[in-house]
Amino acid sequence: MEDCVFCKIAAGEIPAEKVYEDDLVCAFKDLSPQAPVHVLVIPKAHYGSVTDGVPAETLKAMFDAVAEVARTTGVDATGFRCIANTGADAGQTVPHAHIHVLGGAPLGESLA
Ligand code: DGP
Repeated sequence: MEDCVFCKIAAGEIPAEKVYEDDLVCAFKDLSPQAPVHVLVIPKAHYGSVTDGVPAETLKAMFDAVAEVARTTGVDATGFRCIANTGADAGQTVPHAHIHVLGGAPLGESLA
């Protein structure tokens, strides 16, 4: 989608520190990390949020990527949080489906 920052990251048109990529999804470090590990997992195709008709195969690929990111960053050993802000009241600022993966320290009640 034109003018979508996450579509541009997925396409390699703007830089991001990618930590995982396959045919359906990619994962990259958040620009404003809220924890020592803060990675965003996105579908390469554009959907406005995780509830905006993302196909089951892509949702599975997103959660498989979450597990892979947790493993490669080491937070699978200590615990981590997944957050999918959806809509205005949740504070979603980028209207492209994404899952935050946060960990690397006790998170308390922070909601990235
Ligand atoms: P949310 O509030 O759930 O929509 O979070 C969007 C996140 O995206 C926010 O934590 C900051 C991050 N973000 C926004 N623009 C960029 C960007 O250009 N690059 C990267 N790496 N992260 C971005």
